[in-house]
Amino acid sequence: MFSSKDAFKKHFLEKYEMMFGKSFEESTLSELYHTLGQMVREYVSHAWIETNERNRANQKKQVYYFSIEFLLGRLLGNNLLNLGIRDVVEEGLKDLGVHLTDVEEQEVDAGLGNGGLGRLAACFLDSLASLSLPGHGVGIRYKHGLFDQKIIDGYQVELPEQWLRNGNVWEIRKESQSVEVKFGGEVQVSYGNGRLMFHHVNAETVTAVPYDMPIIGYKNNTVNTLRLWSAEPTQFRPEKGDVMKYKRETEAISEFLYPDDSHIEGKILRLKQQYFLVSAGLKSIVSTYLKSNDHLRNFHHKVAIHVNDTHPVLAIPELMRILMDEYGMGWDEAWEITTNTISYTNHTTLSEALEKWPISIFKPLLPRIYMIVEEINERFCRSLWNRYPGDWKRIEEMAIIAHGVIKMAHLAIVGSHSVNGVAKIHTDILKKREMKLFYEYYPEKFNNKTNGITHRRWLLKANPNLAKTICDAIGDKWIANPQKLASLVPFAKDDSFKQKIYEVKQNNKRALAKRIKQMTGIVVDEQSMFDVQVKRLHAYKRQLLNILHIMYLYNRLHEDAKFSITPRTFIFGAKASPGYYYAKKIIKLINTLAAKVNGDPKTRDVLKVIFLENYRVSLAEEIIPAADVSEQISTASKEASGTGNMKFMMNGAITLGTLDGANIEILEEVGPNNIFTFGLTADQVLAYQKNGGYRAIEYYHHDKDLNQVIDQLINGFFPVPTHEFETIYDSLLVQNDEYFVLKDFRSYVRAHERVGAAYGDWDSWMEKSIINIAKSGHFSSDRTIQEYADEIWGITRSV
Ligand code: 26V
Repeated sequence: MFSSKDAFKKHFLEKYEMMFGKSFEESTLSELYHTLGQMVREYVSHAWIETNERNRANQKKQVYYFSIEFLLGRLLGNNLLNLGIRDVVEEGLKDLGVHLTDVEEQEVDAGLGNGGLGRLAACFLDSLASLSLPGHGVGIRYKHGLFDQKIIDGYQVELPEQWLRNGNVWEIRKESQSVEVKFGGEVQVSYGNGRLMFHHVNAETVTAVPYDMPIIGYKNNTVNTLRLWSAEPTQFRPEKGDVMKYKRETEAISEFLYPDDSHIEGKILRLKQQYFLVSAGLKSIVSTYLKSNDHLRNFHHKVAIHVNDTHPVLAIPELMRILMDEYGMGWDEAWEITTNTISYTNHTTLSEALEKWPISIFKPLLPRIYMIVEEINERFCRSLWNRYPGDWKRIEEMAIIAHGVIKMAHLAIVGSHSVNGVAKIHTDILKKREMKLFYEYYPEKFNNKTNGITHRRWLLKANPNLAKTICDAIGDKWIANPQKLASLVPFAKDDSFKQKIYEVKQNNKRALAKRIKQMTGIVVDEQSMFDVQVKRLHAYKRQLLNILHIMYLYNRLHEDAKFSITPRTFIFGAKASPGYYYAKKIIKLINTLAAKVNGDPKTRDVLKVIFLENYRVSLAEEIIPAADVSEQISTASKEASGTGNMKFMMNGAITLGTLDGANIEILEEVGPNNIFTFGLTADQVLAYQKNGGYRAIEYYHHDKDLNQVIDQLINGFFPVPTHEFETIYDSLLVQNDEYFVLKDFRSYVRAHERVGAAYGDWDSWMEKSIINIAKSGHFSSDRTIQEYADEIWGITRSV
């Protein structure tokens, strides 16, 4: 049906009529989206079945990537691209008077994630499939993804997200493969067959129904599976208790994605979600495995399970439970299999994000799992005692259960064979700080896997004109092998190539300017430098530093007639966790500043501030290709890796960043002439944290410009009540500026001066931009996934 333009048109019109019972002339864009989506879904089913059969037949090891989040974004455009049928469809629709991009825009993002961690999982799925690796995702089918953000009077307002409102053409409900998950109840112990047996009784049962989504590899006939589980009431539940309450509580499990990132709320529902995911996921993997194997003794030779952060770490005790209680295995053998099956990635060192569950919540909800965790803890503490006799302090610090809580990261390290960080500096910090004692005990488990992004979505699809310009210069080998983008290096000095790259960027900026006009009513200067900070709102990411600098520019423009700047458009996009008061105030501050700056006749020609609401994957795809400058300004040591930084680089933006996360590796790739760095190093930050000695107030007193902008937060400079931004003011001066905003301010101002000057030198700016694109191949998630496959999972290509 996609073999030629005419074949496509014929099928498309037929399909439309079949689905909607009316003629094409009466169609709406949304109906056209559903028609095309349905066709594509049917078209892939053959390759999907074949991939599954191949995996069954060749009996190769497979990996299952367990994640509480998969931030997929829109799927139609990406699927068309990976299937290699985008051009046919685009041409065919054009004949029918329809723009493919208009159809694509009908799709609601699958927003089942908060930010970096969830988007990484989505990039990994794309790379697994595109490398023909047997690897699948396991997650939760939330009825509501991350909230929709509206800005009202400058404040963030959250609305429930509704991605399933018009159905989801990409999923297939597999009711026959449902499994049961048990909560609560008690454990009865009996003796039989020469061993203790554990029976989980009086539990509440929930049915987990899988929905499968195809994950389509790039032009390689591989279609892997993302299996998302939905919680439903059990049909044959014995009549007892309040049925309505049971239904409500059951459905609540997969109703909402938790909107916090990096801040733990110890809510029982979240623990339920976590156990629901791992129990359903494991049961289905074990039952698939047993269709082609008689026993589970070699499970770890055929199955790898990866836990994305600690959220799915209950996979460890749950696999132990299945092996022992359901299949009669002894502890030692079950432990050998479990630890060899499981691997774990840590995504943050922020202490407020390290999961700890109070026993008082955990034990009643998961009584048998708790017993197993206790046993794991006891055995682990005993082995510590053998190695470090008498060292109570160390054992107390390393224990999995201590002081009434279960430390999920400790369980993850003890129960897995591999622990990795997501950028070199992050892994180093884990080894020398957060997980120091564990690194001493298990040095062989620790390794680094620097994050990556899929160049298919973030370059080929998001920036097709750039992709074409690259192909015209160096051919298309880089698409299969992104490291080959390095062949662009010599073109960094080629005037005609620079001109082409420039035109691509200008076109993207024009398109973004149009979107900005449409969303905000504000007209921005397409010739100005687009300086972008888009990411979740968090104190450590320091959107505040960016704002204070803009206020500084505004002041200088007003007060110094000789002061001039490269015209700049500052673009922000960020969602704040609904309960994160400070982050929400920063959003209000950005919007208040935007109103002031954009309305000021004296500055508005050279300075614009734009806040784009509801930042999400599809909006990122429009913003990133249009950026000149990529703001990556977290307090050094705090951003584990960052992945936005890589997307910007790949699209030719220059990084203005701290020496944090993967920025450091970007610097290593492009060299110091092609990135702007500033600020404290991670070692300096860690030293301040350890030894003290930082006094924010001194910077406030000694730097006139800084003094002025901080005072302006509370002195009536903004047309809001003077207490509006008091919390922000206090965070800097009363609470001694935990994230070193004041300390880094001057260095940031100077870095901006260098950026502005460099932007003024067209030739060298274009050279920098091209070098960034050329060196971005290293940050393709294909590289990352190949490292995971080789060094952690031990899986190889299925064809
Ligand atoms: C934590 C929590 C805490 C409980 C509530 C819900 C929730 C949801 C997500 C998280 C994880 C936060 C960690 C995270 O997203 N880390 C980011 O991971 C990216 C991919 O590795 C990395 O690039 C970012 O630097 C890192 O902040």
